[in-house]
Amino acid sequence: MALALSLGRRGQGRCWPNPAVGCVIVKDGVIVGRGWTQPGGRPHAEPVALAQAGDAARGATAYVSLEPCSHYGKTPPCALALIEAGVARVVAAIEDSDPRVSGQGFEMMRAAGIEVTTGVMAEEAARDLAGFFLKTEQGRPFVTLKLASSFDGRIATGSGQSKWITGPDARRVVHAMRARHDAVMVGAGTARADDPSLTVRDLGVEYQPVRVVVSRHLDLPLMSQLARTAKEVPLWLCHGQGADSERIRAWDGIGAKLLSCNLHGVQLDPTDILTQLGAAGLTSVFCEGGSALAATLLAHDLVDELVGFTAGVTIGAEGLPALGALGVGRLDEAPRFQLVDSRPVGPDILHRWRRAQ
Ligand code: AOF
Ligand code: ZN
Repeated sequence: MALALSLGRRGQGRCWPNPAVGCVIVKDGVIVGRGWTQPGGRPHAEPVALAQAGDAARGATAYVSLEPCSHYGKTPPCALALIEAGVARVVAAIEDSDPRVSGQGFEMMRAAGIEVTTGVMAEEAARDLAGFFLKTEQGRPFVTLKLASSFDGRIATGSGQSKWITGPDARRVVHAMRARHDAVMVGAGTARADDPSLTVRDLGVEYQPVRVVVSRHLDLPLMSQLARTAKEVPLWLCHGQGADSERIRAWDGIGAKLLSCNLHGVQLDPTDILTQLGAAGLTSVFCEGGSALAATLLAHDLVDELVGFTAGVTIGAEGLPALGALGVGRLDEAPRFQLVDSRPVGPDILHRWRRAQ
């Protein structure tokens, strides 16, 4: 199952709207097939592993990180494929939350005489597939908030200089993290200040996460890295209903996808933004700031994981704080997270925190 889980991770960031599932087929103690959900979400993991196993699948055990599907979608059910291949035993990590499946895959296989075990490494699977579960159960993707800051939590100097607070090793890790998410997201202020391309570079990956920019008024420069690359790498713009129609037309014309979102006070409603991203198929979003968007997401309890890169540099009160106002009065109102990992990355420290359940 540990191998099935790690194979499943290979699909992360590239098989949305489907979950990134892994499958291992074992016959007489030998691995005869390995598969994972393919780019775009199909084929699913099981038919890939079954094709590799061929006749050896008969009487074998299949380890799958998610309940095999039971519905006729764009492909026939994986539960049926396992039955037809003559698999004797299926070990699954966790039940599928998709209402078209949820338990029926197990039922189908049990009815056909397959021995089914579930709940093996369920916690790990729930973590790996958290975005897919959130999307099917709450309609929104998993949100990781990344901040790269000075020792004192500043993301730029008073004059706006931010390149570079953390070192090249941390930036490389950030690119690897972008690649494992379905989308990278920033606010308009960051897009204007940094002119980022938000792509994954220098890692040899041949696919790119969707780039999402949140801009109520769509006041983003058309002469920018984001605009220049809009034809090659998906660019989605979340704007307010009152955004200028000329701007909407201009961005549409260069290939951006436009999502019109509700307002919450003077800002775009972060719940509506995420609901729209979920409805469009995204299961995970890697938010890289800026301070306003990050604070809004936190204030609405929409951040599932914090990733911090902290550099050994101090900038002081003149610097730009990583987060805008959160409206925290008492400490027990402050969003709190649990530490899941901390380690040095080059001269910086990486720390990851999960939302307290
Ligand atoms: C599996 N193995 O590798 C994956 C599964 O749109 P479709 O027909 O491709 O079905 C998508 C659903 O299939 C998805 O919502 C989830 O329930 C399941 N994903 N199932 O047996 C896989 N990726
Ligand atoms: Zn399937």
